[in-house]
Amino acid sequence: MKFTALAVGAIAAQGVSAHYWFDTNILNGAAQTPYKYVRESSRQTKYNPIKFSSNPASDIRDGSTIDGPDARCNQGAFASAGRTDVLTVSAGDEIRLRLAAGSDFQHPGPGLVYLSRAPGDNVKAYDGSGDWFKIYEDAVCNQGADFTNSAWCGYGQNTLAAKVPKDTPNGEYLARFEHIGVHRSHVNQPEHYISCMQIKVVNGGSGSPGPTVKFPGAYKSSDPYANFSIYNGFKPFTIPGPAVWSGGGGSGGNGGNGGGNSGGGSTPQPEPSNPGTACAPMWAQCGGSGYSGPTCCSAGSCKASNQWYSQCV
Ligand SMILES: [Cu+2]
Repeated sequence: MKFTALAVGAIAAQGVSAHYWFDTNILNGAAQTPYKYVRESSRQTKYNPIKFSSNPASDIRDGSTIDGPDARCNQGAFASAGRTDVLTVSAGDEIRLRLAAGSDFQHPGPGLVYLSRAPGDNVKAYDGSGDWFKIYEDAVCNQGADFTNSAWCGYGQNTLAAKVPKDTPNGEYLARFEHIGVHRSHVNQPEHYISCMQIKVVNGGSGSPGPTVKFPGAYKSSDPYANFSIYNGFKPFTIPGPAVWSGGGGSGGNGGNGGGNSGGGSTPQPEPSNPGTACAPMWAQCGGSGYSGPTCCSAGSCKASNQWYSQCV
């Protein structure tokens, strides 16, 4: 039995490469010390995504769920708030986070940035339980490209950025950066990668940011994005969460490609979980105990993440 446990651990480690997390902010093009302004999560596997509590228990890593409080800034991040610095940012300027460990976004899906003002303008004491408004979102930048990967604005990039809207009132805020992998949304398992940075907005305006949402609560497993298929070509994608606050004009983007437009607004049609090909497509399941679909890959090769789940990567 000892050998079995070791083998499973070694195989699970191979699953790391496709996953990612934010740790560094970029300021005027220069990378700052990791976790200087970014709250560090306490998770054993920081690279793993956060999923819905309704997903298989084996896919819920470290107990974090997107319909629980870890949806705000990731598990244990509030405990690191006191040792995390607060970055002063002028309204209208960019905030940008980079992924840790040389990773890039190796999953198709949207990028999103939200702000939430800290009560008493003391962000180090703020748990993120208040109101959030969205300042940036992207999804599909190139409809003609491969819809399972490079069609998505963030795919292959290693940063996500947003401009703090000019009308944002002065004060201290949490800035929540999120990338969502939707390659398994067709089986209702979107993957959320989340980190927060602490900022102080100066030279701001007198806007009333909104619409607002709370985390948890903003996302539901019945949302279109959580039941979307990237397979069989382009289709309009509905980015989850509220509309982006106009706030005097805000935009951002992924590393190297500037702004990027968002995907269409119409409701996509959920598709059956089997994309209908003889072999499983990229990012689909191709093995694991209890699995009965195709075990070959039409793109990539089948790699085991654990005893229950193998994926075409
Ligand atoms: Cu993944």
